[in-house]
Amino acid sequence: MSLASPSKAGALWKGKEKATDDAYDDLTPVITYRHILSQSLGVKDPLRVVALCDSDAFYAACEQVRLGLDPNVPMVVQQWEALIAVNYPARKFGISRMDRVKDAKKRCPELIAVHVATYKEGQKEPGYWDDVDSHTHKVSLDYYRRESMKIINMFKENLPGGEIEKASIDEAFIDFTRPVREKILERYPYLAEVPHDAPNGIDSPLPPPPPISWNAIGFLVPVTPSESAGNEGEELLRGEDDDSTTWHDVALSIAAELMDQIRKEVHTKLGYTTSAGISRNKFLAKLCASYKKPNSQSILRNTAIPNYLRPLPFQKIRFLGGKLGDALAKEYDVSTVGDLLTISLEEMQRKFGENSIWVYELLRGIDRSEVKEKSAMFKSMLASKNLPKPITNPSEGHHWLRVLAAELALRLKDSREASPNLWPKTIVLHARKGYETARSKQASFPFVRDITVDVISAIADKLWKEVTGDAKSVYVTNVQLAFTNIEATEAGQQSIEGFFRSKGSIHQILKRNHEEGDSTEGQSLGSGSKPRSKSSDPPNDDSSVSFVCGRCGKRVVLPDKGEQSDEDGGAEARQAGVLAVLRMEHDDFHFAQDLAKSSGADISSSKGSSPSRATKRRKKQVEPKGIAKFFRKK
Ligand code: DCP
Ligand code: MG
Repeated sequence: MSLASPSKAGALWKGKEKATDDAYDDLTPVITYRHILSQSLGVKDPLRVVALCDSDAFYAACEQVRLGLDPNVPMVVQQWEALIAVNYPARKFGISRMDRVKDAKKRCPELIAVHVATYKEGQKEPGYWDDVDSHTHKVSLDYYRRESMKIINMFKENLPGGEIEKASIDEAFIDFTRPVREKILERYPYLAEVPHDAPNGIDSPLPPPPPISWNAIGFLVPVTPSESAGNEGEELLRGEDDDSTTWHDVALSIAAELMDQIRKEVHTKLGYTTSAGISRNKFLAKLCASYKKPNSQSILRNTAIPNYLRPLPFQKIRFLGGKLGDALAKEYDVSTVGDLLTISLEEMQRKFGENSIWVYELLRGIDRSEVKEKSAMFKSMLASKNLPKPITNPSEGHHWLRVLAAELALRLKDSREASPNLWPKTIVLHARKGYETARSKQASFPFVRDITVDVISAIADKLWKEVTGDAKSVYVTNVQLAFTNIEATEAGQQSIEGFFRSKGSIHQILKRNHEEGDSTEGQSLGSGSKPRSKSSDPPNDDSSVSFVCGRCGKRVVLPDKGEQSDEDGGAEARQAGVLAVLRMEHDDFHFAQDLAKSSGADISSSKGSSPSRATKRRKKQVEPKGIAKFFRKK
């Protein structure tokens, strides 16, 4: 029986009639030749198919691969005394992330516990040490990040033309719509031509779909869950003799075949098992990815959506887990998705604002968000350490800054393997006391090819001095070092570098910068990008060596030509390149200030922006309205 049939839907669905009919109308869209032949229907495509693929017990699997361990051996990854990943054999002993290592070993004496890699001072690379201690070491997830990238790259290699969006360290959304459409046309070539006798031409419905064998391509989420509860074999076969098969089901089944091949490839070549959910949109794909784990995939057909969603406790849904979920539960005294379906859109919008249409739709399995590959390039990189023993003497800062610098150096090195020209234009230091607003200082990062631990920590030390000032004692519980505005410099890179090389070593740059004054205004350390400040300086109107900022009105001028090295010729190109960098740098300074204002972070300028000023600024911010207030940062 199909819930998709409107007449039957009313009988099974206990929500208000209007909501039910409206909500599920599109589960059985009429698919026409126009749909199969169109290339760009986007999120409205009735043949849309999206998958979410999640690695099983990911960090544990990474360690198992690294150490060449038998995947059937119970194993966990620990961070200090806590568990951060538990493999499936260990889960059979009832071990979960909630356990401490000691208790887990009581449950399973043969358990292998691997400590996550850590950075330790003096080491350029993270490692697996015997003497790990949260007081001196910092956790490193770099190895997991790299393995994660290998998996994503394998997805990409195996799915040319499919859109892939990395969703977390071990999850990715894959939009199969385009490759699936190609496969449908390849397998059923008669769909490529609109028949002469088609009643509505290209808008005529497609002929009935072929039968589908769901066997061996995944678990089908059952249309009527109670009938097959506890019987997996039955679920596997369900749908085969279902007369409600649609062209969307054909699309799902082809996506499932492709997903299955990719997952097998990842397993054979990289050693990782994964689980996937396949459905009509991102929300549903994510929801059904954990339907059966590990090493399996689940398919949620349109016809199975209503009964799958209805009994779910809505607060378990990702976006409805927080304040908004609490407010909905309190307002209506209900707990399941089905309960909330009785709330009309008008009622919801009256109580939760216009934008709550998004919640209304989510409860009905509608999600219009696109699968979009995020820029491969990171705009920022942050290394952070919560200090179990707070820093009280400013001199203790150096140890942690070196540790954080080592992490940033390694992450940048990794990223430069894919994009060799990456350059972090700004470096920011945040030091925090408890939950108070962080004290922050930033500086432009010098253009040097070898961004080593020494280079980074020398600048970080300088920022630390600016943050701590003359204080004899401090109280810092969290320290963070970040590269922001990371960009790939392309034009004129060689010449720009030649220019900076002529300015001397990082220590000379720092020293000179120190002599020149403050480094927190987004000026390049030693780049000479300092806006002219002395009114006695003659204005330089030559646009080949200066520009006027449209925002602050300052003229930013290249340093004297005499200072530039002309050893390799091409002075003009070099000059244009350097000016372009200065312009970007200056724009970024304004951008960072805007960001600081909007996020409430205290990124100070040299003119001094005390925490109290920052607080005042935040107080002036307008209170969010409607649904936004449920998503406010704490
Ligand atoms: N992770 C973590 N702390 C958490 C949740 C996750 O450190 N509270 C890390 C360890 C996990 C990885 O992120 O291995 C991926 O998270 P998942 O939620 O996908 O968990 P697993 O991959 O470990 O298990 P599953 O098989 O359930 O996906
Ligand atoms: Mg996982």
